[in-house]
Amino acid sequence: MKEDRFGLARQTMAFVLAGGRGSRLKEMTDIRAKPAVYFGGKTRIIDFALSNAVNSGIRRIGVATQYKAHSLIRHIQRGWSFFRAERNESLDILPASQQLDENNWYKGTADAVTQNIKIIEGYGPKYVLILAGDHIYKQDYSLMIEQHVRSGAKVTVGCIAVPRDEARGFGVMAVDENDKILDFVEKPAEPPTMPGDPTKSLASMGIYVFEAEYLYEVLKRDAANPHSSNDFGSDIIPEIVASGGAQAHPFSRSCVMSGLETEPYWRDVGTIDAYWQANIDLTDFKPELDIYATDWPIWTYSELTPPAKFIHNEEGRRGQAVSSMVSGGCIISGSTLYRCLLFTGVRTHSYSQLEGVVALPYAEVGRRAYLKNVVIDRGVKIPPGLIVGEDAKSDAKRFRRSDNGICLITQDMIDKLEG
Ligand code: ADQ
Ligand code: ADP
Repeated sequence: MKEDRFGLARQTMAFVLAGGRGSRLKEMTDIRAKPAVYFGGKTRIIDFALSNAVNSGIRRIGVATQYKAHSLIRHIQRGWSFFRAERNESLDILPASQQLDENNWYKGTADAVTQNIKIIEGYGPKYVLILAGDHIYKQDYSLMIEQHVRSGAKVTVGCIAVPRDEARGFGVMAVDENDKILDFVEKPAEPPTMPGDPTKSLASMGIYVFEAEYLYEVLKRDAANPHSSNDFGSDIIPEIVASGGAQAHPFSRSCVMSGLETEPYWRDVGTIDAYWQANIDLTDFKPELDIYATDWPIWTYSELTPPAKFIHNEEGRRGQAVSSMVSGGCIISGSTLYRCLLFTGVRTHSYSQLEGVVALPYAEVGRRAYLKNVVIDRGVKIPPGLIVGEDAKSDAKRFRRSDNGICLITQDMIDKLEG
């Protein structure tokens, strides 16, 4: 097989870790895992990692699921079923507890791979790319695989510069001028900073390339170690770094080389604030993340819907949306929207006013409601006249209000108001 980037991608299996709950998203992940959370109007979070893999030329994918996996599994079955065995393509959904008798649940992220070694081995990939299913970004992974093969590293870790304050939640590394990782600490209380910039730390994106045989060997050794938490960030990566075999792949460089983004865009939309912001940012005149580019499509399952419709009511009140994104099946009737992102099938009724609203599929906003800076969960019926975003105290009592004043509204919260 060819050893160019395309050939290397074809010899790689992507293993997507999609089991985490994402508890900081609060009620949004009560019924679905974080990778299944809606993002960007038509897609879900996991579609970004899966689309990146496919757009990079990878044709074998495994998705490890665990927490509240129903919504995620249904989404993948509906939207990602175009892999064909006869073309050497496969997408396997790998729920925890299916593989080993005595272990019913994946422990750390490494254990999620260990329990599926037999399945991966069965496909005979030369390389394994470990991905997280919960970040928003566009990346050509074939550049990372190519660097891995060229450098001869034991593992190659994707990395990005982040503000030091945020680095406490990541693995943080130090590298030399040849991208060799000299040091790696998982979630340090005092993150080391980058040379020449005391405000930034170099964070692991939680994505790794391994030669398959070496990965199996490392995982089996780790599984036999009773002191290990069986986690890539806490156990596997620090050990390989200590042995001198780890390389860093800077996301900023692959952005430039692939021409996908001018500024590296990578978001962990793990909190209500970050989630709201990343969605609303898409309504910017020139957003940092371009989901309209046709050269790197973000694939998904999408319902067939009629076009969005904007209408005035019998009194001539116009339905209009400015600086907003409105998905198929939405009807904007006699209401005014500014900087809003509406998913499929949302209805807004006359005299309602929405600003900074992220409305998940089939949410409905009653007449004369006024909503500012909110996330409305799927299918929630906002009663007529409800006012949110004017009075912080009252909002916090009734809804899930974030530090930055974003309110998450679920149907349970609405039912309590009415009950
Ligand atoms: P964390 O952010 O703590 O650190 P982690 O909880 O390990 O991430 O989850 C990584 C991915 O695996 C997520 O996509 C999650 O959904 C999934 N996941 C978690 N547990 C799983 C399990 N048992 N089975 C299947 N999937 C599971 C990691 C690294 C850091 C790095 C950050 C980048 O440890 O070094 O900086 O990711 O976000
Ligand atoms: P209001 O916003 O004043 O409360 P409605 O939302 O009840 O009004 O409906 C306004 C208009 O939306 C309807 O008269 C109709 O033109 C259109 N509409 C409602 N449902 C549908 C539908 N399923 N398909 C097409 N148009 C619809």
